[in-house]
Amino acid sequence: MRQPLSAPIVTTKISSALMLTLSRWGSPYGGCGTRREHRVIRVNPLPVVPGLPQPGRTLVVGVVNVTPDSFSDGGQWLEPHAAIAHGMQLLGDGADIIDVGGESTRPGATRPEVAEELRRVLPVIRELVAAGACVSVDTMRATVAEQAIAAGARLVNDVSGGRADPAMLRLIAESNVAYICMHWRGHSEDMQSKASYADVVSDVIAELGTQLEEVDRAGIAPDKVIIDPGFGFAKTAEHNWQLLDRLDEFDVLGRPLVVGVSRKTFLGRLLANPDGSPRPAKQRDDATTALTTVLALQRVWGVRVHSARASRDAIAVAERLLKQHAG
Ligand code: PMM
Repeated sequence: MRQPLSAPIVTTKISSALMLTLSRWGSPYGGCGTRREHRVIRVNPLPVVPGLPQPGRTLVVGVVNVTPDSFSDGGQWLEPHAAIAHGMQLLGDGADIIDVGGESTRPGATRPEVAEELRRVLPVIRELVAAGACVSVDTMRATVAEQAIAAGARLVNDVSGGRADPAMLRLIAESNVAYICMHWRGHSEDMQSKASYADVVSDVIAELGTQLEEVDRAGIAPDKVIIDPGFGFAKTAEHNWQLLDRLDEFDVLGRPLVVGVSRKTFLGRLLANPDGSPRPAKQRDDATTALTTVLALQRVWGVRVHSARASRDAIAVAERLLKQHAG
């Protein structure tokens, strides 16, 4: 969203390499200000989602993939005890929310049976909730969401934004839990064939806006809904970079924003070896942390990451700089 010309603007020099424009104006929903001028820092109040942690900084959502085939850690946490231990490790490293998923959404992935998805996620959710964690369930299925909520999940992360299962939005409305509504064009098996846009930022905002209309129609409390542009979901690397460059435009939707770029393929391509082969997923954490810094300076509501500590450190640095700037 473009800022009105009257918005107060301060320009400052952060490093010799990087001239940043700072603004003291903006919506409380994250993003980074006017497209051409306000890129990296914006001193905004952080959006708050009732029922979820409110640490007064960008939240860290730690990923626990209880799957055999996720792109960066498939198979590593498939057994419940390994997944629970990993969730505890993420908590110890400073994650605010643990996002437990039993279905891989990597491009080309095939879906598990519902019973298998339940078998994967429920014991992990129960244990992490018992340990005091704020747990999210990463699922597109209302049945799985319902049982996860009964097991104590406080957030449903639906990468289909209500499009994969017609029963999902009604369930969320009735359960009154928080909900991540992600931009989505179709299931993973063929989603990359749908990565075609006139202008990716405007098109994703328009389509997410339509998804949000359905969310509202279902009766879900607006303050419980977090949006996600869906990095890598029916998006090429170039699309992801354009979305990152113009995240501020999502302010028009008036919702908190969560960003899931951790270890994704576009970072592997950016950091490709001299022979052109992409950097392996587990060696993309430093680049992920660099993006967390940028996103925390924009005060997005949350980042969804595989490794929590580095992102927490990056957010601490960003918050200190923001405090300094605010005086
Ligand atoms: N990405 C993955 C899975 N779930 N959820 C949200 N809200 N946003 C994302 O970008 C997202 C997601 C991709 O797989 P991963 O779990 O291995 O990162």
